[in-house]
Amino acid sequence: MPKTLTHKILEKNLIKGELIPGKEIKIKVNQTLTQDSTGTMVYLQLEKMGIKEIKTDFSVAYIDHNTIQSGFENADDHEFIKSVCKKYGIIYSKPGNGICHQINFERFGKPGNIMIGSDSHTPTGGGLGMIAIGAGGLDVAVAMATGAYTMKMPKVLNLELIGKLPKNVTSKDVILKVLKELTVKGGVGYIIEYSGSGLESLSATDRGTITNMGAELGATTSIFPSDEQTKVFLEKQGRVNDYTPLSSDEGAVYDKKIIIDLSKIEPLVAKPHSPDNIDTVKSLKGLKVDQVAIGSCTNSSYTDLMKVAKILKGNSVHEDVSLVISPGSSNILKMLSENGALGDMIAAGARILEASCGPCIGMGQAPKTDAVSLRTFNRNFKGRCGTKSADVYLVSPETAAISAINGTVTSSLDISTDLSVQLPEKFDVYDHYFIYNKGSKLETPVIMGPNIKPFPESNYLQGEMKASVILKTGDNITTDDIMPSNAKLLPFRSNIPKLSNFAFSTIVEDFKERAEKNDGGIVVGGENYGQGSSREHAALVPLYLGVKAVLAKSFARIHRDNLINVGIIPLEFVNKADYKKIEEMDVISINNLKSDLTGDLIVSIDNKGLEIPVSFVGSEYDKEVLEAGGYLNFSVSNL
Ligand code: MIC
Ligand code: SF4
Repeated sequence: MPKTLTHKILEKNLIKGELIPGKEIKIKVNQTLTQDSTGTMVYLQLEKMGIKEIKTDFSVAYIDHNTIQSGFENADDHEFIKSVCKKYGIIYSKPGNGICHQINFERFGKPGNIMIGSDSHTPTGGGLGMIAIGAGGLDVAVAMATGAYTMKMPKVLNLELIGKLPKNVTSKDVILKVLKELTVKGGVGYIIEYSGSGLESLSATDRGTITNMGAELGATTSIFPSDEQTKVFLEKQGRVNDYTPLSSDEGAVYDKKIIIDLSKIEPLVAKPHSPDNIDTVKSLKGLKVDQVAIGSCTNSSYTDLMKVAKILKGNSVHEDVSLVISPGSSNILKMLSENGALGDMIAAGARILEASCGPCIGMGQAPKTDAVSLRTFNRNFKGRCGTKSADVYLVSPETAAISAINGTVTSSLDISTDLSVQLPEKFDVYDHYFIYNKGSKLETPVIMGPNIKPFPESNYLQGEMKASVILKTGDNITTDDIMPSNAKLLPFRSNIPKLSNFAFSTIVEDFKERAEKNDGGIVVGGENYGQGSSREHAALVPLYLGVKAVLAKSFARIHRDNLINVGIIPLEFVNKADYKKIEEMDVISINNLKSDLTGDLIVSIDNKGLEIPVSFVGSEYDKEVLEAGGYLNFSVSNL
């Protein structure tokens, strides 16, 4: 029977289970990726497992998020990660080397490999034909310790691209178009497999932009075939030996199919405050712009930045605009500095930042009050940029650069400069930002600064639960709402007690107080609860504050896993209309939790004398995890 590319790769790496949608599968993991803002938790958890060596082909720890060192905390976290890397033979990528997903693409991405990463944009690697999945930190620690990852087999959605993009329309516009069609929850439960004649004209890094923002669709991951474009990229990176041609079989059957004609796409923008709030760039023509930020794991490749340099060359950034550019990797920055492109950017008045996530995660460059900020990034949730009153619009680098010159939103179609970019014969590959630790050195001391606090102990599954609803939220609540991140809060990623003061602060000021007064409690959510990042802090902080369960209309995949991993029970309304029956401060009880968890569960709303059916969004395996008191306890006893 003809197979999809997804099935081929998973089948080859299947350790346990069957590739039937919804069934639990255990797969071999070739590589893992961590970054510093999730990495401290990953390595604290790995330490607790007491392993002797990692079981992946190799694992890499990147330092790219917490790069502003306004106190000792971030530098201490980096030192901690560095010491653990030495202890277990993990490759360490120093700050300044660039963004994890961009570097992984350049240096380690390998067609057919399976990678698990503690960052939701890990699927960027799918642009090179690998299955690259974002997961919570603990899942990544377990993947390192065991060389395996357990998940529910997703369905496979085929996105067939036909035609060719019009001039100056970009791969960013393609993924914004997909977001318009599918919305931020349209990819939940799917792996998205791209195919079609339209692929020929999309370079490897164009594809990386598309797979990167598959995270915004809620998809498990996205994947392109490995073909001539993949080969060209790997060859130029000096890694042609990593190339294998890979594609689905002719006639492979998918669970769902969508066809998009590239020739019909025009420049698009995601308006505040959601990546699926899509409109045409021309509809915003003339809107005054205060800040333009170019970079992030979505749009910071060599080609993207060369195009930006071409647009800026000989021009001047508008007097009312602050233009910031953060290159994706040190290699790219070095090449731009050598070929004159960096000079063109600087001469135009751009502010050049270190190769890192930077403004994308609010690590500096928060815009002014009420600003309009045009960004080439992937998320525009309210407040994520560091300024609650700012409006962030997501666009392509081309639209961003021309708008920076004009001072108003301007379509990339209005650019007259020739934007064709010749890739260099060979990318400049050098290793001085890497520490290639080889093999375990278990005697290495692990260095823990004073800000690094132990993580909270997970809950054990109880027979019954009685708790108050301390918060009721709407749909599409993000992990940036549950546990906001910015330059002020990121230094406390290894200090859960401190972070707990800011839980849900984009929604209510007093979540911590509510939790303390009510001995924890229950959170009620709408659709797609916990979308966005992979940060397990959005589960660890509620755990620390005593939250016992989250009852929602539906969950985002990684957050659901993170809740189970820490021992918080994710429950779904059987009848979504029942969401309306619950209000804040209702008292809820559930009996027979232990016996009925994977069967029928009834929630009583005690103060209203009502009963509603709910279901546990997990498997028998997840139930075992909850009974063991969370995934760390479970994995330690199953190592
Ligand atoms: C993000 O883009 O939201 C982050 C910051 O990269 C997160 C990880 C984190 O919160 O540390 C992600 O995407 O998983
Ligand atoms: Fe970094 Fe932004 Fe990418 Fe997250 S989305 S990894 S913060 S560049």
